[in-house]
Amino acid sequence: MTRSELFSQIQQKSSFLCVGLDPDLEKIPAHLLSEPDPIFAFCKQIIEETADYAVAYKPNIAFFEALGARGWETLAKVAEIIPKDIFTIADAKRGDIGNTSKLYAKAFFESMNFDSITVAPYMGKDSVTPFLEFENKWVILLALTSNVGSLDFQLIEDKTGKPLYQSVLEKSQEWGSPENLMYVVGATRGELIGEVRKSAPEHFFLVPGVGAQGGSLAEVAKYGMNSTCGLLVNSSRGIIYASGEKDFAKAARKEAEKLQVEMKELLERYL
Ligand code: NUP
Repeated sequence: MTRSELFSQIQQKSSFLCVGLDPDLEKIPAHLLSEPDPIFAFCKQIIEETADYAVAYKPNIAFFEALGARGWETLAKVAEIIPKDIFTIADAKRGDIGNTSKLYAKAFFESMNFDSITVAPYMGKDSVTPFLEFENKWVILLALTSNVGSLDFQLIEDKTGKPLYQSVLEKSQEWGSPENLMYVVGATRGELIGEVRKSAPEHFFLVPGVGAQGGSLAEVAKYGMNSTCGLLVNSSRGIIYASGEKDFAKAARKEAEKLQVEMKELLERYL
């Protein structure tokens, strides 16, 4: 999917919501456990009920990998039922020597046809560029993550006072463009999102951390929105586990709708 296709979807739906698919057998409603593939049944109903409000879906690969070979089959089935006009993100946080990254890229872009994959920048240029060689596919590079541990490395300053995440932003813009490179910026980072925006004015940001991790959607929009929105805001647990009962998909729909209504107002305010 191209950047302009993504932006037109955002405008059409008045939404920049990414629904995170983090399905856990211990958390999904008990009645689904008798299904032949409980995780697929869960994701299918979540997708059906939230598709009106979502411009992206982000399966987190760990939740599928944890189930072994069967989990990979489920992931492939889930990727196939996501409506074709909706952006898909494989949250896999890959990155290795070039030779290996190329195969990670094939796995997610060719075998499973995801639009994008999250990639860790730690191994540098040759670990990231193999993912950028696929037409209309995207790298979403970890820049400033939402977790507490982001303090350990990402905010360390060099001799000139520049934090490491800023070096990641600057360097990686030599490898990709706003047409094939996005950044992960955590919603829990408040006004620092504004600092990231200054260094990457055109790029889309994938912003996890609203909902269960407590980040504020209003702050994300205030500091992060650009003239083509530039934001995909993810919520996983806040949507998919809104109810643990038979009404879970309807409850997820309601949560997604709530976020979309707020996003519509924010788009009207800032765009
Ligand atoms: O910085 C990041 N923070 C984060 O939570 C980068 C991520 N990819 N994530 C992922 O987003 C996390 O692994 C999970 O899949 C999702 C957030 O889930 P939730 O807190 O909305 O339930």
